[in-house]
Amino acid sequence: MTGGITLTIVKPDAFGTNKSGKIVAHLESQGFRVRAARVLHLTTAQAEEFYAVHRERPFYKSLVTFMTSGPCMPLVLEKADAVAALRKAIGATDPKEAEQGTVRALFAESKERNAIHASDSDENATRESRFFFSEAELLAAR
Ligand code: FUP
Repeated sequence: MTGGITLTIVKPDAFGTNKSGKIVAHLESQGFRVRAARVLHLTTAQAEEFYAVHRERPFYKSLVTFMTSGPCMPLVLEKADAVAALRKAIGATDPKEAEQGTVRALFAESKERNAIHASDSDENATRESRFFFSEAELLAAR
């Protein structure tokens, strides 16, 4: 894994509005390359583990319920300085505060139903990529 790789998840609200493909196309138009992708429906245990860092937060239970409410699509994306570039491209957590033209400004409904996740460090990009993809899939993505 290099600094050129990050992990994103297109969230269930985007599948509900039928915008998952539009979000991927938007990221591709900004120079992100899709290196691995899958669509799955998270179990409660998986969502709880993925968001374990937020376990004590008041929104944790609701976030887990939302993330298990429909399909989601994790993708490994490649671009120079991928983690920072993707954080910029998705915008602030709350779409009301997201910069114009960002994924969340364009596609998110609320702070919880906010269309997309993006890793916030190289270390988390590696950890989160391994959460969703096998070593063989990640090798193929390099
Ligand atoms: P982000 O890194 O922008 O996805 O935001 P955080 O890591 O702060 O939060 C992780 C997820 O928790 C967000 F995508 C949505 C959810 N969340 C809420 O539902 N309510 C909040 O007040 C904050 C975060």
